[in-house]
Amino acid sequence: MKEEQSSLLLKSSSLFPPPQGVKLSYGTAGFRADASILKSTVYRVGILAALRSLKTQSVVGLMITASHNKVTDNGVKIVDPSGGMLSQEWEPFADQLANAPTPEALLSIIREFVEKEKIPFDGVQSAEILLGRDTRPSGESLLEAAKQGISSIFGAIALDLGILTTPQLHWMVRARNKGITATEPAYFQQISSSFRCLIDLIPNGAKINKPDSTVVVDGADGVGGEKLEVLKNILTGLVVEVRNSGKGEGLLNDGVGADYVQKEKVVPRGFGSHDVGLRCASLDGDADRLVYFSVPADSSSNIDLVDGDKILSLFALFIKEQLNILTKKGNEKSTNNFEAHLGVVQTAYANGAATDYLKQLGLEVIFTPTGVKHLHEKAAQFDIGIYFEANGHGTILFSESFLSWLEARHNELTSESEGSEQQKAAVRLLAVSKLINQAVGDALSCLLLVEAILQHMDWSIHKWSELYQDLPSRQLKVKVVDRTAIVTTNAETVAVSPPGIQEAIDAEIAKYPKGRCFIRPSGTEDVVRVYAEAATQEDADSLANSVAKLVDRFLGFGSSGQ
Ligand code: NG1
Ligand code: ZN
Repeated sequence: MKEEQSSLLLKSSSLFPPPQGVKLSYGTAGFRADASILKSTVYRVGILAALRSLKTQSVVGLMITASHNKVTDNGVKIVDPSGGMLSQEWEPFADQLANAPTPEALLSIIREFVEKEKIPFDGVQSAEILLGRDTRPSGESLLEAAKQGISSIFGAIALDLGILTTPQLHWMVRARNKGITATEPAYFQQISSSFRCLIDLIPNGAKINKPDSTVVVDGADGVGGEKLEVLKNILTGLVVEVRNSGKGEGLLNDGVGADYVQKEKVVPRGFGSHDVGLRCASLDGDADRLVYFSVPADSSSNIDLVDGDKILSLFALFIKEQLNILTKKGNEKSTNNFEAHLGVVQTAYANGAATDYLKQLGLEVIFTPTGVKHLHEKAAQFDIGIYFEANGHGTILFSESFLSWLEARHNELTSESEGSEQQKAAVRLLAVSKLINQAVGDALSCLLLVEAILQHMDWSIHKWSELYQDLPSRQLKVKVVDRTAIVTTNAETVAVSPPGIQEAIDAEIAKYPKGRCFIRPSGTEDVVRVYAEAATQEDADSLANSVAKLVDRFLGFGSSGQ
C-alpha cells in the first residue's frame, strides 16, 4: 500500500472513533444499532464497500437502513455486484473493521486483508459504490460518513442515489453490472409494464371494475409508502390506496408496518373496523417485506393475517400451474421440453401448516437458517426457486439456463401458435421473471405479483387466506446476558448449547398437541427469540411463555452467577 494511501486512511479514520464498550457484528442483515453510535461503523463500511468493488472490479452498493426496527436505530449493509447480500466470506473482515479500536489497528487490518485477498490496490483501478438510504432522520449524516470512508480509498467514487427502498438499491446494483439502465424510473417502468403484461393475459379479460380491485397499503410511514405513491400513478390495472405514507405525523414503524402486523396480529395505525372485508397489505420500513391482512366482520383490531408463507404458496401455485401448461405433452413437438426443477425454501419460522400444504402440492421444500442470504443461496440452486420468510421477505429466482430456454420456447411458440395457452404461459412466466426482483425480496414488486395472480385466479383475499389454516403461533423476545451462548443446529431448530436447554424445551413441547418450539439468538437485536406453535392459541402462548422462562433461567440476568 502506498505511503499517501496509508496516511490518508490514518487521518480520515481518526475523525471517526469507534464507540466504547460495544462489540459490533455484521449479523443477519448488516450492522444495526442505535443511530447515535453508528458513524464510525458506517465510515468503515464505506471502506469495506470500496475494497469489495476493487476486488470484484464491479459496482457494489451500500444501504443505510434499520428496516423494521425503531426509528432511532439505523444500520448499514453492503450489496454485492450480483445484487445479493455481501459474500459471507467477507463478514468476519467486516466485523474486524468495525471493531478495530484505533486508526493504526484499522490500517493494519486493511493492509493484511488487501494482501490476503490480493485486492488491486494501486490507485489505478477504480471502485464505484451506489449509496442509498431509507427515510430515517439519521440517514443523511450517516450517508456522509459512508462517503468519507469511500473517499479515503484512492480511486473509489460514491454515487449518492438518495432515498431508496432497500430492494431498489439491490435492483440498481444488479442492473448496473449487467449494463442495464439503473435508475428509479427504469425500475418503475420494468415492474409496472410486466405487471400490465400479466393483467392483459388474465383469462376472460380484465376485471378491473370489480369492487375489490383496490388494495389498501400501510406504508409503515417509511420509504415504501413514499415510493408506492409514485408507482401507483403509473400503474394501470390496479387501484392502490396508500396509508401511513410517511407524509403525516406518524413515526416510522411505530404501530405500523409489516413486522408489527405479522408479530402482533393486529391492525396497523389508521386501519380499523371501517376496513372490514377490504384487501389490505403492509410494507416494512425499507420495503423489503410484505404481508397482507383483512379485518374480520366482528373485529376492530384483530386481523386475519396472510403472511409470507401464504404469499409463497400463492406464487408456487401460479408458477406450477403455468409450468404445467407450458410443458404439457400435446400434439406440439416435444423436442423442446425442459423438466424445470421448481423448489421452495423456508425457515423454521414457517408455519407448520404452510409446509404441509406445500409438500402436499408435491413441491420440494428446503429449510435454511434465518436470514435471506441463506434462503437466497438455496433458492438459486433450482431452475425456479421460491423463498420466503414468514415475516414477508422473499422472492422468486429464475436460473439463467431456465430463462434462456424460456425465451427460446417463447419465440418458437409465438411463431407457431401465437395466442395459444402454451404461448400465454410462456409470456406470463417471462413477465414474472421481470416483475419479481431477482436480487432480493421486494415488497413493491411482490405486491404487484400478488395482485396480478389474485386477478388471474379471480380470488378474493378470503379465498386466498383459506388455502390452508395457520397453526396458532407466538413469538417472544428474551433479554439475556450473552445471546451468543446459544448455539443451534438443524436450521436453528435444535439448541446444542447451553447444555441441557434443548432437553428442557423438548419436555415442554411434549405437553402440547401439535407443539413445536425453538429458540435462537437474533442476528439484528440483542435478544433471544422464542417461537412456538400448537393446536390452540392458548397452548402456543403457554408453550412460548414457559420456554421464555427456561431461556431466562439458563441465560438470563439471574443466571450469571451460576
Ligand atoms: P433476526 O433478528 O436475526 O431474527 C430478523 C428476522 C429475519 C430477517 C432479519 C433481517 C424474524 C424472526 N427474524 O432477524 O427473518 O428478516 O430480521 O431484517 O422475523
Ligand atoms: Zn426490511
